[in-house]
Amino acid sequence: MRGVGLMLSIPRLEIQDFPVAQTYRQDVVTGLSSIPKFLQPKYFYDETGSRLFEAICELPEYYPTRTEALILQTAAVPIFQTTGPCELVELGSGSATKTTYLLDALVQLQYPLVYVPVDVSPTILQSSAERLLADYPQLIVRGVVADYEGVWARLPRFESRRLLVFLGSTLGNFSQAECETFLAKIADSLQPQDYFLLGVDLRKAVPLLEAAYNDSQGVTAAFNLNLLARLNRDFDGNFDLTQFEHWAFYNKQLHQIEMHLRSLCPQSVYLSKLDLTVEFAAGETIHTESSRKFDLTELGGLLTELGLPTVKVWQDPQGWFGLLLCRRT
Ligand code: SAH
Ligand code: AVI
Repeated sequence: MRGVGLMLSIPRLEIQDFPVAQTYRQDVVTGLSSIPKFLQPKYFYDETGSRLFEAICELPEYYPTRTEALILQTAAVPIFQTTGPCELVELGSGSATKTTYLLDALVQLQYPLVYVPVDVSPTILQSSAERLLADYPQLIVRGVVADYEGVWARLPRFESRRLLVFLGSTLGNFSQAECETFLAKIADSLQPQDYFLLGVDLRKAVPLLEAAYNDSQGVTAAFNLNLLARLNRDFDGNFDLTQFEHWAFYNKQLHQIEMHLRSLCPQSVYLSKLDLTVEFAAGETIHTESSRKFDLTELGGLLTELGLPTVKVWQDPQGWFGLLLCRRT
């Protein structure tokens, strides 16, 4: 007798949502009440901020995205020839445009396609997942909307081996100390024989770095100022965006681009839903982002100390950007 075929259909897309709203209120109060004032860069990425970041990636001055894409084109197949079949977990996945080089390699090698994007922005996660599902018929997406700093225990595992991916030099948004803590958490979250793929922007001539964050079309300025528009909307605030300017420069001591919003005059801002008044002196700034630039030898040493020794490193011909494949020991 012939068996009756049983077709089990599993949904190709699932998105788990771990809202970050609780900390958002407290983070804004803390940051705007501190001296000097600061806001965390994860708050850039509302719907408009995510769209503006995509526009930044297309700018002639913003070399990191296209340089990393160029490296990934060459590196993707060798990466999976090294790791073998594995699930792909990506932190701060954004539009996942560069991830397609990795997915293409999985298709070419006829490996399973399981993708777990993790991003704080629900809109970019949903739209990128839908686009990828349309382009890769065999793909399964298990997305997680969350702050990647606290997500470790909640990350589902589907394959015995994992490749954890952190691209775009987003690691550079952490200070040196935060970076060490974060990489230690990554090492802790991985099992022996898992892999970690890290894309980092490297130290280079200051004019190239400063141009990348001061583009001639003003898109980076709009991205930075959008943070104030977001606070106005979310907390019923009265920031006057014409009374602040974008300021970005390279801090040579700390090897980092710093982005600030600078008050053009003495002013007082009120955020009604926080019942918070914020006073600004003329020229006073809110530090909104640091983008650290790395030295491959230093970073490789740190990764080895943390139990993530580098298996292979790729760079573009100009040595502007580095891609490191590390193996959890
Ligand atoms: N990886 C992509 C996007 C980089 S932009 C690339 O290389 O082009 C940074 C991304 O990380 C954004 O999509 C943003 O929403 C997300 N992000 C920033 N801070 C985050 C955090 N703390 N937790 C989760 N996602 C975060
Ligand atoms: C996402 N992150 C690594 C970008 C960077 O270069 O620090 C964000 C960015 N900020 C201004 N331009 C791009």
